[in-house]
Amino acid sequence: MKSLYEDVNWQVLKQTLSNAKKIHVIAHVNPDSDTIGSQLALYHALTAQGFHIVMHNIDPVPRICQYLQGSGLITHGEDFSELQGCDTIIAVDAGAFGRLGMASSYVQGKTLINIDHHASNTLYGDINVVDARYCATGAMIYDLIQSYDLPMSEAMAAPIYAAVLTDTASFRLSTVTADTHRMIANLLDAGASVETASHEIYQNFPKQRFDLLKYALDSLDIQHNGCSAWISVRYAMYQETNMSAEDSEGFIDYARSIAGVCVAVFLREESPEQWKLSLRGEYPYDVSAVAASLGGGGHKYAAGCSLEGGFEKVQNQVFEAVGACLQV
Ligand SMILES: [Mn+2]
Repeated sequence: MKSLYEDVNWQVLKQTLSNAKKIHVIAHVNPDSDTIGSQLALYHALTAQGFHIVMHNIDPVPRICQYLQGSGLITHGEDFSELQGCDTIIAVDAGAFGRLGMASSYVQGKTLINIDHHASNTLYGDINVVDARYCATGAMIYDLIQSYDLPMSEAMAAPIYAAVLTDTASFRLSTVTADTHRMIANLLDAGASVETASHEIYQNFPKQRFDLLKYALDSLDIQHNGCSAWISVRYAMYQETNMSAEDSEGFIDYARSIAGVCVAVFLREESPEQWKLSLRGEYPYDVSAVAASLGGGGHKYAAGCSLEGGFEKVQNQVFEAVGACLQV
């Protein structure tokens, strides 16, 4: 199999790993399929190489990733007893150290390896393999597996497929290339199932998600002469429908899919007056700059940040920042 980007230097990382005794692979908070898929593919690949790996995250594995082999081995929360004796940490798909949700004291005295595809990555690791050409961090793990010359097993292929499927919005983003599809062909040859992934990720939602979606669509608002579309979900709506952040994954795509809209905005109140902003942009509108101006980061056309305060205040703040971006 051919790797996606042959010029990526995996040597320093592999050299460091060869001395590791126990490795903690960690996904980012509020995990998505890319971070969990990368974590699991890495787990299966490195375990096959004889490494001692533990997987632990702050937040639980989302429902859509629970079909992946090994997901039951991922522990979460504030009990770190599994992590005793780890000398090496590999963070996957986390653009900044804060995205891991771990105290900085935890990494002290350990080697921190950062594997990520966010252009805004702050290079917080001792070793950083960061490359924004990749459509997903999962695709980076694919290349790491190639560089180890490991045969691709189904247990590695399925999580990489899930990571790429979701991070490319089902192969709809401009990050998708002919090589992406050649990689997908290899993943299917290795046993990744399109049918299982489609079912688990896109056809297995709880009914309450649609109660939440009704609220979200009800909030839809078009601004900036039709160039921006806004959707918000308040904390009380999550409570009423008994849904959480992962259940509103993808809501922003409704805003993005409206004709004439160049910037889509999703404001989600994760706890009272604590907001998560997601932004999607379209060429040439660089929403990572909008997110950066509000203290966040991400990709050029998909970015976000955290904000604090009442709805009006937060909305006005974002409105100004998006307006500045649309001046281009
Ligand atoms: Mn990603």
